[in-house]
Amino acid sequence: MSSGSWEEFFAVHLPPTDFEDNRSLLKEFCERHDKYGNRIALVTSGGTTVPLEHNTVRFVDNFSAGTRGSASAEYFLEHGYAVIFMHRQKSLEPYTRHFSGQKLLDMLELDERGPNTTITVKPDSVDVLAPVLARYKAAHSAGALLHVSFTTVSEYFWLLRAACECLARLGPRALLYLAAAVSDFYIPKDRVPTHKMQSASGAPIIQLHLVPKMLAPLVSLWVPNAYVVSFKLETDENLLIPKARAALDKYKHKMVVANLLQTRHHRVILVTPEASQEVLLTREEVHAGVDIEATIVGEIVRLHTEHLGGPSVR
Ligand code: PAZ
Repeated sequence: MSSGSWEEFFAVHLPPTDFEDNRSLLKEFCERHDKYGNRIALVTSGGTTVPLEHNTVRFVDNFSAGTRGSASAEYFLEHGYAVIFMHRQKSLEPYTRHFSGQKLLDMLELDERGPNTTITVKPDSVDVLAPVLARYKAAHSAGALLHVSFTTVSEYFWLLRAACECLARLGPRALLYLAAAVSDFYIPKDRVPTHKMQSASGAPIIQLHLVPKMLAPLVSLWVPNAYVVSFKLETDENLLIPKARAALDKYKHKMVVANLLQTRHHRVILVTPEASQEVLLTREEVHAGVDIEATIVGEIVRLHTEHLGGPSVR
């Protein structure tokens, strides 16, 4: 079944309830950084859901935890970019990603003395916590990091378009790093039941429709001068580079970061119209906790700088 147009998608799906608040935040952030001639990276991160009911009990989801996006946001900040971190609610976020689960609580010492109770960081955890905390504080005190979140695929597209509308004013200083795992399929609004599906009605037959390819209007209309990097995830190595190249040919953007589900955290291929460059972590680097995103972002910043024809921001 062919997808409808992107215009139709926006006409049928209403904006999320917090949309105007987010739009104001995006507008203020972009205007402020544009005034200082800063670069802004929009980093999308995490997966989108496809609700099966309007009062959503069940939904179609995907694997993405936001590892790539949250790590990359930190590296863009280190390179002096302001960052819009557009992420799936409750997925990993920059800085706090280092202490997910019980890690943070395990670093703390509790001394219970009634009203004089104190909580301190264990001496051997200070070295781990302090540098992350320092970078977190620096990003926030500089007003360099804006978080906006989505859950469903339609919320994602509304936010993405709003972010682009605000970023357009930066021209080529805007960089889009589209690492979110966005559903290719959805159920049109008028086919979604209002209430929880009942098993008494029998097993439901659910017809998914194709989501329109938003990269097309994004590159050609919404941010025609921005530096756009998209991501391509496959599970079959044979499809990876051909599909990345096909995307570049079709949408005419700057780069596709190609990765396989099974190896995505230690191997990616940076595909540009001119070349392909493999980024591979060694076994030792993986064990030492090296982030592959440091190299991915470093290389993208280098190319973006070259594209702008000027020196690096940092
Ligand atoms: O969130 P994560 O680190 O587990 O995964 C990252 C990723 C595989 C979602 C990302 O690198 C990516 O390829 N995103 C685009 C997926 C796609 O729509 O093809």
